[in-house]
Amino acid sequence: MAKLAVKICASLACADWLHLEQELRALEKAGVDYLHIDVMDGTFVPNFALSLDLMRLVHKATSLPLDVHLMIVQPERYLEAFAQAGAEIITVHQEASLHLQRTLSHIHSLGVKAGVALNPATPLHMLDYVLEDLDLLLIMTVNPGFAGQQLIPNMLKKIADARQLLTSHGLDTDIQVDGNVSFANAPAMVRAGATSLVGGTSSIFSKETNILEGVQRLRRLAEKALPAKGEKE
Ligand code: S6P
Ligand code: MG
Repeated sequence: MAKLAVKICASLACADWLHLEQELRALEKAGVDYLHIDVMDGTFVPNFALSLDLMRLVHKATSLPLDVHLMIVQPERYLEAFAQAGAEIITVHQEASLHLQRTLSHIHSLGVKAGVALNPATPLHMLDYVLEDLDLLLIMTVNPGFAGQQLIPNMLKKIADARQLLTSHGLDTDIQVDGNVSFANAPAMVRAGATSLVGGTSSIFSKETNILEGVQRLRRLAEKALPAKGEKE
């Protein structure tokens, strides 16, 4: 039976910024599928993270595709800018975008894939009428804003519910998980239905390992846990 593929996304906010170029080369060599760019505005989340300027530099320095996670209020204000800076996927938070369907159409009109992220407390049904507009559904497995947090256990059920919801609509949309995607947690996340893993301090950039080993280990664990297509959990 054919298997879905799992994508490995490296969270650039967790890289060693003093040696960013070497980190990029190591990520390329390790074969990550995406660089995950966390953008934080200090308002939607109580922290600041990567900027448009940094993203432009990174886009020039590597051909790895960029997956942009906007943790900012009114993300619709900056869609053109992030598309021009090289985004292949732009993910906005449902909680941050009042006219979400319009925002998703806008992202598509820029030739970019559109994702929606849900905070842990936000129910899946907020997306009932836009499921067909999504290229990616990001289930936050921690509250957004900081690396190095612990998985909220209930989120495993949310991933499984999200997969069931998509399947019931005849969709095989990628489910991305972000937050404590550790070597220990990744298999359960994939078994529940995740197909895109954001690796940060608890895997790819963990002190226990180097980038190459971290990516290879995460991929091996994910592929082993991947249910065959059509297989019932
Ligand atoms: C968190 C952000 C994430 C983190 C990543 C950190 O708000 O969206 O992308 O950078 O989750 O990973 P870890 O393994 O430290 O939890
Ligand atoms: Mg993120």
